[in-house]
Amino acid sequence: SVATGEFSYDTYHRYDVISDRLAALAAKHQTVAEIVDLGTSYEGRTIKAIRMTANISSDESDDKPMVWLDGGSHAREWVSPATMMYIIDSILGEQETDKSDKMGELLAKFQIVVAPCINPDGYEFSYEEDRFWRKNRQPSGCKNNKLNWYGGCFSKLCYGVDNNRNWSVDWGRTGVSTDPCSEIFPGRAPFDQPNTKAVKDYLEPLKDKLKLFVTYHSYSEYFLTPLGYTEDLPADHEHHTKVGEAVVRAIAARHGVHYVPMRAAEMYPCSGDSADWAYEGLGVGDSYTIELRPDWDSWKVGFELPEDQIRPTAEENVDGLLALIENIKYS
Ligand code: ING
Ligand code: ZN
Repeated sequence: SVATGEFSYDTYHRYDVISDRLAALAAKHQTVAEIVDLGTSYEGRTIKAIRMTANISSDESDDKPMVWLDGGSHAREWVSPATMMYIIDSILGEQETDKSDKMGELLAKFQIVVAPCINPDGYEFSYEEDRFWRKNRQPSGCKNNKLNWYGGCFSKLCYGVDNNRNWSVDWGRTGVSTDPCSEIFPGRAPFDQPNTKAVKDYLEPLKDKLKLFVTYHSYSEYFLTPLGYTEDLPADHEHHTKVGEAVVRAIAARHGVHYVPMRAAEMYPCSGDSADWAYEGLGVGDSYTIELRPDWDSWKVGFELPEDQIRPTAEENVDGLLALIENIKYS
């Protein structure tokens, strides 16, 4: 296992290292942190989160308003799990000593649950086999769904479901493909994948406490507000616009990088994404997707964000998160 001192933000880390680091942090900060096992991936990896709140073993800590953050839904978006780990560090006071008062306040008021890498099989596959893999690694079916006479695949068996098309709101309608080989194959039914089901099973019973849901992707430097599946404006659109402005201002104040706020469907409409599920399925008014660095024009860099940009990306998103939490509507 990795001692807490050994983890760094000038390199990307394998899933085991991330997992060990989480466990080490929870052990070191026992009064405010605990590991949550959300479920098991297709290849048998434990999908973990860390739950952080003041006085974690007290009953009242369970009743506090909840913030959920997740990363690594898509395998190749390596800066997302890295940013999640840095945010966890910051909340626990391992980084950002200048913000320790704020973090103390945060832990007193909220329970914050962070799942840094909800697609561990895909993440590892993007190290071992294909740097640009997006989906998970569960066998998904035959290419174009074509079977031969013997019930096998006519051409080839494909792998992976897009974890961000597998949620239940407007599942399977737009921005998806029925071909199991496609990058945007949504599965055969909502939540038929261990990754999405693990998160759903954890959050559904807690939905009345859940006040903020954020899923971190890369890339393009966008702050995406609901909805993703339709151009129709949600009831909270004005609020989302206000939140978006505050968040991108806070992000830009750190390193001068201007994320662009917009509704998810303005980028490209798609059904079955997780932020729409939290917003409409669970009724969480504040539900967002953040697209981390680099910007859209840096498509040559794209998912391969240089390691020296991990830290600045993570730093500006600590500030973005603080602005988010200050601006959410909760009661
Ligand atoms: N982006 C998201 C995707 O799943 C998204 C963007 C989020 C679209 C929410 C619609 C709704 O395609 C990445 N980088 O995966
Ligand atoms: Zn993504």
